[in-house]
Amino acid sequence: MEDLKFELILGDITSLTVDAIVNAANSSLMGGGGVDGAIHRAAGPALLEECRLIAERRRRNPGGACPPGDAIITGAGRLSCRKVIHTVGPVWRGGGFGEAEILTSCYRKSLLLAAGSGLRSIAFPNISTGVYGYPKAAAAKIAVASVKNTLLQTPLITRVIFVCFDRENYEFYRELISGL
Ligand code: AR6
Repeated sequence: MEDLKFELILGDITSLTVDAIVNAANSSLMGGGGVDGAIHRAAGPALLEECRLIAERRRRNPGGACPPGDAIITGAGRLSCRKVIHTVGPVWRGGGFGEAEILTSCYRKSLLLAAGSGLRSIAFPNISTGVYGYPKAAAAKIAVASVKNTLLQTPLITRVIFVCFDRENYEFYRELISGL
């Protein structure tokens, strides 16, 4: 934990050379818009094929191939990272439908999967704050708190990068991280 470095970037997560980047996917795992679309475009068809096989294996799963709050890991196709961790955030429905717990679980399960695969560096997008409509300030607080708590159990992970695509998110994270 002492060696831990939180980093903050304003930019495109697909350009990063890290062990794992996290995708804000949907329960079908079959791609979509936003960061999911950008990751699949940059990775190429091998990533979608791997997701398709996982979805096929889990087709009887209640809640879809990857239910909200869960995460799965794949290769990274043409991306310069080693692995992609696909997690599914909550759709914001006002806050009374377990959204905070689901979002907490996304960050936690992604880190546990990375650690279980022997990975040391991981980059997160601002899960659920795009199409899924989670309020950005609240989502940033949950992201930082969940990562901080989970890292106590994952000593192998020494580098966590929060990647913001818009300045508003970036400013929320900057304030939270400078207070750590
Ligand atoms: N690099 C980093 N962050 C990005 C990038 C990028 N290249 N592109 C967008 N973002 P969203 P969600 C930011 O909508 O809200 C998809 O269709 C974006 O500005 O990608 O979890 C899935 O298939 C925002 O801050 O994901 C699902 O159906 C953040 O990534 C649904 O969207 C998340 O926005 C998931 O919605």
